[in-house]
Amino acid sequence: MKKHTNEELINIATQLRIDVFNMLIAAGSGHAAGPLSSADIFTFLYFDYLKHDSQNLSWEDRDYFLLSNGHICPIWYSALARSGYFPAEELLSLRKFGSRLQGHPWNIKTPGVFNSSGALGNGGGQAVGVAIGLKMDNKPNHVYCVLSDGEHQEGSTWEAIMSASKFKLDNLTFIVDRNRIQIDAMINDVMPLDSADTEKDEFAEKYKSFMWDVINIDGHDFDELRNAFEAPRKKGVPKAIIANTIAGKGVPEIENNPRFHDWRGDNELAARAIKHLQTKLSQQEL
Ligand SMILES: Cc1ncc(C[n+]2csc(CCOP(=O)(O)OP(=O)(O)O)c2C)c(N)n1
Ligand SMILES: [Mg+2]
Repeated sequence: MKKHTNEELINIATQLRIDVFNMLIAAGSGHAAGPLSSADIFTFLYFDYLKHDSQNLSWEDRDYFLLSNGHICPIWYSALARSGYFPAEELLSLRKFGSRLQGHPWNIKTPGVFNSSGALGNGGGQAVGVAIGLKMDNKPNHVYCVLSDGEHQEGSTWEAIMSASKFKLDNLTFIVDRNRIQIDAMINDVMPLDSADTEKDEFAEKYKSFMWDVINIDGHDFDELRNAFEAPRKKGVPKAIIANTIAGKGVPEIENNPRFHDWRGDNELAARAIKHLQTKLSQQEL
Protein backbone atom coordinates (compact mmCIF):
# COMPACT_ATOMS: atom_id res chain seq x y z
CA MET A 1 0.00 0.00 0.00
CA LYS A 2 1.34 3.40 -1.00
CA LYS A 3 2.12 5.68 1.96
CA HIS A 4 0.84 9.25 1.84
CA THR A 5 1.98 12.55 3.31
CA ASN A 6 -0.25 14.21 5.89
CA GLU A 7 -1.29 16.82 3.31
CA GLU A 8 -2.37 14.06 0.93
CA LEU A 9 -4.23 12.29 3.73
CA ILE A 10 -6.09 15.50 4.60
CA ASN A 11 -7.26 15.79 0.98
CA ILE A 12 -8.31 12.15 0.83
CA ALA A 13 -10.27 12.52 4.08
CA THR A 14 -12.06 15.56 2.67
CA GLN A 15 -12.95 13.59 -0.47
CA LEU A 16 -14.29 10.72 1.64
CA ARG A 17 -16.45 13.18 3.61
CA ILE A 18 -17.82 14.57 0.33
CA ASP A 19 -18.58 11.01 -0.78
CA VAL A 20 -20.54 10.44 2.43
CA PHE A 21 -22.83 13.40 1.75
CA ASN A 22 -23.35 12.39 -1.86
CA MET A 23 -24.32 8.93 -0.66
CA LEU A 24 -26.72 10.35 1.92
CA ILE A 25 -28.39 12.53 -0.71
CA ALA A 26 -28.76 9.55 -3.06
CA ALA A 27 -30.11 7.28 -0.33
CA GLY A 28 -32.26 9.87 1.44
CA SER A 29 -31.24 8.34 4.78
CA GLY A 30 -28.27 6.87 6.63
CA HIS A 31 -25.84 8.22 9.22
CA ALA A 32 -23.67 11.32 9.22
CA ALA A 33 -22.03 12.09 12.57
CA GLY A 34 -20.11 8.81 13.01
CA PRO A 35 -18.87 8.52 9.42
CA LEU A 36 -17.47 12.03 9.69
CA SER A 37 -15.94 11.61 13.15
CA SER A 38 -14.13 8.49 11.94
CA ALA A 39 -13.20 9.75 8.45
CA ASP A 40 -9.60 10.49 9.43
CA ILE A 41 -9.22 7.08 11.09
CA PHE A 42 -10.43 5.30 7.93
CA THR A 43 -8.25 7.50 5.75
CA PHE A 44 -5.19 6.70 7.83
CA LEU A 45 -5.94 2.97 7.87
CA TYR A 46 -6.75 2.50 4.18
CA PHE A 47 -4.35 5.04 2.66
CA ASP A 48 -1.35 4.73 4.91
CA TYR A 49 -1.25 1.96 7.42
CA LEU A 50 -3.16 -1.24 6.69
CA LYS A 51 -1.54 -4.03 4.74
CA HIS A 52 -4.26 -4.62 2.16
CA ASP A 53 -4.64 -5.12 -1.57
CA SER A 54 -7.94 -4.39 -3.28
CA GLN A 55 -6.90 -6.66 -6.17
CA ASN A 56 -5.98 -9.60 -3.98
CA LEU A 57 -8.54 -10.01 -1.21
CA SER A 58 -7.07 -13.25 0.09
CA TRP A 59 -3.46 -11.97 0.19
CA GLU A 60 -1.68 -14.17 2.72
CA ASP A 61 0.09 -11.26 4.48
CA ARG A 62 -2.89 -8.93 4.74
CA ASP A 63 -4.10 -7.30 7.92
CA TYR A 64 -7.62 -8.10 8.99
CA PHE A 65 -9.92 -5.11 9.42
CA LEU A 66 -13.30 -5.33 11.11
CA LEU A 67 -15.91 -2.65 11.76
CA SER A 68 -18.06 -3.12 14.84
CA ASN A 69 -20.33 -0.04 14.70
CA GLY A 70 -21.74 -0.95 11.30
CA HIS A 71 -24.03 2.06 10.93
CA ILE A 72 -21.04 4.26 10.03
CA CYS A 73 -20.42 2.13 6.90
CA PRO A 74 -20.73 5.00 4.36
CA ILE A 75 -17.21 6.02 5.36
CA TRP A 76 -15.97 2.41 5.08
CA TYR A 77 -17.58 2.07 1.62
CA SER A 78 -16.00 5.33 0.51
CA ALA A 79 -12.54 4.27 1.75
CA LEU A 80 -12.96 0.90 0.00
CA ALA A 81 -14.12 2.44 -3.29
CA ARG A 82 -11.37 5.05 -3.33
CA SER A 83 -8.76 2.37 -2.70
CA GLY A 84 -10.01 0.24 -5.60
CA TYR A 85 -12.32 -2.40 -4.16
CA PHE A 86 -15.24 -1.33 -6.37
CA PRO A 87 -16.08 1.65 -8.61
CA ALA A 88 -16.71 4.97 -6.85
CA GLU A 89 -19.93 5.39 -8.90
CA GLU A 90 -21.35 2.43 -6.99
CA LEU A 91 -21.31 4.51 -3.80
CA LEU A 92 -24.53 6.17 -4.93
CA SER A 93 -26.33 2.82 -4.64
CA LEU A 94 -26.11 3.02 -0.83
CA ARG A 95 -29.18 1.45 0.81
CA LYS A 96 -30.86 0.70 -2.52
CA PHE A 97 -32.72 -2.57 -3.02
CA GLY A 98 -30.29 -5.16 -4.45
CA SER A 99 -27.22 -2.96 -3.90
CA ARG A 100 -23.94 -4.39 -2.61
CA LEU A 101 -23.78 -1.37 -0.29
CA GLN A 102 -26.45 -1.99 2.30
CA GLY A 103 -27.21 0.36 5.18
CA HIS A 104 -25.23 -1.95 7.43
CA PRO A 105 -22.22 -3.92 6.11
CA TRP A 106 -22.80 -7.35 4.65
CA ASN A 107 -19.64 -9.37 4.22
CA ILE A 108 -21.09 -11.84 1.71
CA LYS A 109 -21.83 -9.17 -0.89
CA THR A 110 -19.38 -6.32 -0.50
CA PRO A 111 -15.75 -6.59 -1.66
CA GLY A 112 -13.36 -5.75 1.18
CA VAL A 113 -16.00 -6.07 3.89
CA PHE A 114 -14.70 -8.84 6.15
CA ASN A 115 -17.45 -8.84 8.79
CA SER A 116 -21.14 -8.04 8.83
CA SER A 117 -22.27 -5.63 11.54
CA GLY A 118 -25.11 -3.36 12.54
CA ALA A 119 -26.20 -5.06 15.72
CA LEU A 120 -23.79 -3.19 17.98
CA GLY A 121 -21.44 -4.85 20.44
CA ASN A 122 -20.41 -7.78 18.25
CA GLY A 123 -17.38 -6.64 16.28
CA GLY A 124 -15.03 -6.69 19.25
CA GLY A 125 -15.83 -10.35 19.92
CA GLN A 126 -15.52 -11.19 16.22
CA ALA A 127 -12.09 -9.52 16.13
CA VAL A 128 -11.00 -11.45 19.23
CA GLY A 129 -12.07 -14.66 17.50
CA VAL A 130 -10.08 -13.84 14.37
CA ALA A 131 -7.01 -12.94 16.45
CA ILE A 132 -7.23 -16.20 18.41
CA GLY A 133 -7.58 -18.16 15.16
CA LEU A 134 -4.49 -16.53 13.69
CA LYS A 135 -2.51 -17.33 16.84
CA MET A 136 -3.67 -20.94 16.72
CA ASP A 137 -2.44 -21.17 13.12
CA ASN A 138 0.87 -19.48 14.03
CA LYS A 139 0.11 -16.69 11.57
CA PRO A 140 1.71 -13.25 12.05
CA ASN A 141 -1.18 -11.20 10.62
CA HIS A 142 -2.67 -8.40 12.66
CA VAL A 143 -6.32 -7.68 13.44
CA TYR A 144 -7.73 -4.13 13.66
CA CYS A 145 -11.24 -3.34 14.79
CA VAL A 146 -13.00 0.04 14.88
CA LEU A 147 -15.62 0.33 17.61
CA SER A 148 -17.79 3.22 18.76
CA ASP A 149 -17.94 4.66 22.25
CA GLY A 150 -21.67 3.85 22.47
CA GLU A 151 -20.85 0.17 22.13
CA HIS A 152 -18.98 0.31 25.42
CA GLN A 153 -22.37 0.42 27.14
CA GLU A 154 -22.78 -3.22 26.13
CA GLY A 155 -21.53 -6.12 28.20
CA SER A 156 -20.48 -8.09 25.13
CA THR A 157 -17.85 -5.45 24.33
CA TRP A 158 -16.30 -5.86 27.77
CA GLU A 159 -16.39 -9.64 27.46
CA ALA A 160 -14.35 -9.27 24.28
CA ILE A 161 -11.92 -6.90 26.02
CA MET A 162 -11.57 -9.31 28.95
CA SER A 163 -10.97 -12.28 26.62
CA ALA A 164 -8.32 -10.47 24.59
CA SER A 165 -6.01 -10.11 27.56
CA LYS A 166 -6.71 -13.63 28.81
CA PHE A 167 -5.63 -14.97 25.40
CA LYS A 168 -2.66 -12.57 25.23
CA LEU A 169 -3.75 -11.13 21.90
CA ASP A 170 -0.85 -8.88 21.00
CA ASN A 171 -1.99 -9.27 17.38
CA LEU A 172 -5.14 -7.25 18.12
CA THR A 173 -5.78 -3.49 18.11
CA PHE A 174 -9.08 -1.79 18.92
CA ILE A 175 -9.62 1.75 17.70
CA VAL A 176 -12.42 3.50 19.56
CA ASP A 177 -14.17 6.40 17.86
CA ARG A 178 -14.67 8.44 21.05
CA ASN A 179 -17.02 11.07 19.62
CA ARG A 180 -19.03 11.32 22.86
CA ILE A 181 -22.42 11.06 21.16
CA GLN A 182 -24.82 8.22 20.55
CA ILE A 183 -28.13 7.72 18.89
CA ASP A 184 -29.94 10.86 20.08
CA ALA A 185 -27.90 12.53 22.81
CA MET A 186 -24.53 12.92 24.45
CA ILE A 187 -23.14 9.66 25.85
CA ASN A 188 -22.72 11.26 29.25
CA ASP A 189 -26.40 12.14 29.43
CA VAL A 190 -27.61 8.71 28.31
CA MET A 191 -25.25 6.28 30.04
CA PRO A 192 -21.90 7.76 31.04
CA LEU A 193 -18.64 5.94 30.36
CA ASP A 194 -16.72 8.35 32.57
CA SER A 195 -17.26 11.42 34.72
CA ALA A 196 -16.40 13.73 31.80
CA ASP A 197 -13.36 14.94 33.72
CA THR A 198 -10.78 14.59 30.96
CA GLU A 199 -7.94 14.91 33.49
CA LYS A 200 -8.99 11.64 35.08
CA ASP A 201 -9.18 9.72 31.82
CA GLU A 202 -11.45 7.08 33.33
CA PHE A 203 -12.43 5.50 30.02
CA ALA A 204 -8.79 4.69 29.30
CA GLU A 205 -8.42 3.45 32.88
CA LYS A 206 -11.21 0.94 32.29
CA TYR A 207 -9.23 -0.62 29.43
CA LYS A 208 -6.06 -0.56 31.53
CA SER A 209 -7.84 -2.39 34.33
CA PHE A 210 -8.57 -5.14 31.79
CA MET A 211 -4.80 -5.30 31.19
CA TRP A 212 -4.72 -3.56 27.81
CA ASP A 213 -2.11 -1.15 26.56
CA VAL A 214 -3.95 2.13 25.97
CA ILE A 215 -3.02 5.15 23.87
CA ASN A 216 -5.18 8.28 23.93
CA ILE A 217 -4.98 10.47 20.84
CA ASP A 218 -6.63 13.21 18.85
CA GLY A 219 -8.36 11.09 16.21
CA HIS A 220 -8.12 13.87 13.62
CA ASP A 221 -4.34 14.28 13.81
CA PHE A 222 -2.46 12.05 11.36
CA ASP A 223 0.83 12.30 13.27
CA GLU A 224 -0.88 11.15 16.45
CA LEU A 225 -2.63 8.34 14.57
CA ARG A 226 0.66 7.21 13.03
CA ASN A 227 2.53 7.31 16.35
CA ALA A 228 -0.21 5.36 18.09
CA PHE A 229 -0.34 2.60 15.47
CA GLU A 230 3.44 2.38 15.19
CA ALA A 231 4.10 2.44 18.96
CA PRO A 232 5.90 -0.79 19.89
CA ARG A 233 3.65 -3.57 21.09
CA LYS A 234 3.99 -5.13 24.48
CA LYS A 235 4.37 -8.89 24.28
CA GLY A 236 1.11 -10.65 25.07
CA VAL A 237 -0.83 -7.40 25.51
CA PRO A 238 -3.67 -6.14 23.24
CA LYS A 239 -3.66 -2.48 22.27
CA ALA A 240 -6.49 0.07 22.40
CA ILE A 241 -6.21 3.37 20.59
CA ILE A 242 -8.79 5.77 21.97
CA ALA A 243 -9.30 8.26 19.18
CA ASN A 244 -10.91 11.37 20.63
CA THR A 245 -12.99 12.77 17.80
CA ILE A 246 -15.66 15.33 17.04
CA ALA A 247 -19.02 14.05 15.85
CA GLY A 248 -19.71 15.40 12.36
CA LYS A 249 -16.11 16.60 12.05
CA GLY A 250 -15.41 18.71 8.96
CA VAL A 251 -18.78 20.43 8.65
CA PRO A 252 -19.19 23.06 11.39
CA GLU A 253 -22.97 23.14 10.95
CA ILE A 254 -23.34 19.59 12.18
CA GLU A 255 -20.34 19.18 14.49
CA ASN A 256 -20.87 17.90 18.02
CA ASN A 257 -24.61 17.56 17.55
CA PRO A 258 -26.23 14.16 18.20
CA ARG A 259 -29.18 15.22 16.00
CA PHE A 260 -26.96 14.20 13.09
CA HIS A 261 -26.25 10.70 14.35
CA ASP A 262 -28.62 9.66 11.60
CA TRP A 263 -29.55 11.51 8.44
CA ARG A 264 -33.09 12.68 7.87
CA GLY A 265 -32.87 13.67 4.23
CA ASP A 266 -32.01 17.37 4.54
CA ASN A 267 -30.60 17.79 1.03
CA GLU A 268 -30.05 21.52 1.36
CA LEU A 269 -27.84 20.98 4.37
CA ALA A 270 -26.00 18.19 2.53
CA ALA A 271 -25.44 20.49 -0.43
CA ARG A 272 -24.05 23.20 1.89
CA ALA A 273 -21.79 20.59 3.51
CA ILE A 274 -20.46 19.44 0.12
CA LYS A 275 -19.81 23.04 -0.92
CA HIS A 276 -17.95 23.70 2.32
CA LEU A 277 -15.82 20.58 1.88
CA GLN A 278 -15.15 21.27 -1.81
CA THR A 279 -13.91 24.75 -0.94
CA LYS A 280 -11.61 23.18 1.64
CA LEU A 281 -10.38 20.69 -0.94
CA SER A 282 -9.65 23.37 -3.53
CA GLN A 283 -7.77 25.45 -0.96
CA GLN A 284 -5.71 22.45 0.11
CA GLU A 285 -4.83 21.63 -3.47
CA LEU A 286 -3.33 25.07 -4.12
C1 LIG B 1 -27.47 -4.15 19.69
C2 LIG B 1 -27.95 -2.83 19.20
N1 LIG B 1 -28.68 -2.04 20.03
C3 LIG B 1 -29.14 -0.83 19.60
C4 LIG B 1 -28.87 -0.42 18.32
C5 LIG B 1 -29.42 0.91 17.84
N2 LIG B 1 -28.37 1.92 17.69
C6 LIG B 1 -27.87 2.23 16.47
S1 LIG B 1 -26.65 3.38 16.54
C7 LIG B 1 -26.79 3.50 18.23
C8 LIG B 1 -25.90 4.45 19.02
C9 LIG B 1 -24.63 3.83 19.46
O1 LIG B 1 -23.66 4.79 19.86
P1 LIG B 1 -22.50 5.21 18.86
O2 LIG B 1 -22.18 4.06 18.01
O3 LIG B 1 -21.44 5.83 19.69
O4 LIG B 1 -23.25 6.28 17.95
P2 LIG B 1 -22.66 7.49 17.04
O5 LIG B 1 -21.39 7.96 17.62
O6 LIG B 1 -22.51 6.96 15.65
O7 LIG B 1 -23.76 8.52 17.10
C10 LIG B 1 -27.77 2.64 18.70
C11 LIG B 1 -28.14 2.51 20.13
C12 LIG B 1 -28.11 -1.27 17.49
N3 LIG B 1 -27.78 -0.93 16.23
N4 LIG B 1 -27.66 -2.45 17.95
MG1 LIG C 1 -20.44 7.68 19.49
